[in-house]
Amino acid sequence: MNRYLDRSPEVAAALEAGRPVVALESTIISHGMPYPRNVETALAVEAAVREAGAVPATIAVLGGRLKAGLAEGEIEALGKAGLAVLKASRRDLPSIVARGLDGATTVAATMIIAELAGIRVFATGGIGGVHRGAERSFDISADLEELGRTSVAVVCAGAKSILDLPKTLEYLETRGVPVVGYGTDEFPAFYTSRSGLRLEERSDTPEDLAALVSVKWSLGLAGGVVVANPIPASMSMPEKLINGAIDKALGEMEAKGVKGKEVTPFLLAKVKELTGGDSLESNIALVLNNARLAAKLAAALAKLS
Ligand code: PSU
Ligand code: MN
Repeated sequence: MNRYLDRSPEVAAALEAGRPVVALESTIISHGMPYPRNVETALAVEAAVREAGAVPATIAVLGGRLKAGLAEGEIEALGKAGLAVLKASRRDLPSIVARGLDGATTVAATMIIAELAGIRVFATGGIGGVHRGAERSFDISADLEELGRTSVAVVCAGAKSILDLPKTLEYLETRGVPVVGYGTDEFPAFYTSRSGLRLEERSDTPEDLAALVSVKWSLGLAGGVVVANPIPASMSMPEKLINGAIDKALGEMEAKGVKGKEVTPFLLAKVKELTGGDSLESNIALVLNNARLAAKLAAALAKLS
């Protein structure tokens, strides 16, 4: 094991016995949702993973230690601290560890720590991507680079249209990352199941997904797989409403000159504010839905090996 990594006893025991484990990120807790719903959601997601027969491993950096598997009190503390916790992506890990600080891990950093811990499946809400206007700002999430190099399957509800979704898919293709629609031929747009963007790959069962993921790695093709799991129809948002809120949020971002790692948290909070909290309910529902699918995928992968 890496000298900076701690696996919780439960996570370590499951991995050693070859039982299914699902990694969960922590930026979604501190920067993605308001307190106390963030903590409630994080705990409900862990419960959903357990109900579906896998062990949850929420990932963060605490006191400079890379943690795979958090205690309830640690999740509560991250949620309460909110934006005061450092947002930790690949670039930020060295300084946070060297200085013994706390960090909430993005998709990229969670993938890194999951791989170090021996966890192959990860559930989240949405991945970062190529931002709108990236041809001017060069703002491309480190999540996409990570998917190109770190071997973890990421179950998400696609990506939010705060991003440029066609460019995000192009970037993933360039980096050799399969994007598999789960029960769909279309890339889901997080709050809605449709984006109008067709995918090359589709899978309808956890076993079929597991086969693709396992063959990728057996071929020696390092890197992630995006499992794009559409939001359940009953929880999806009216397209006009959500797109209106996103456009407004982007306008405010531009006006305020928000840049760098603040961009994504700013947009997430604005969209939530503009939709009066409805988007938060959709967000919670889709994360739970992804957690259940990730648990099934982890179980199917465990059976294969
Ligand atoms: N998109 C969401 N919810 C989130 C995030 C993105 O819908 O919580 C978070 C994730 O942790 C993701 C990160 O990895 O934002 C991406 O940040 P950036 O764009 O700065 O790479
Ligand atoms: Mn960025």
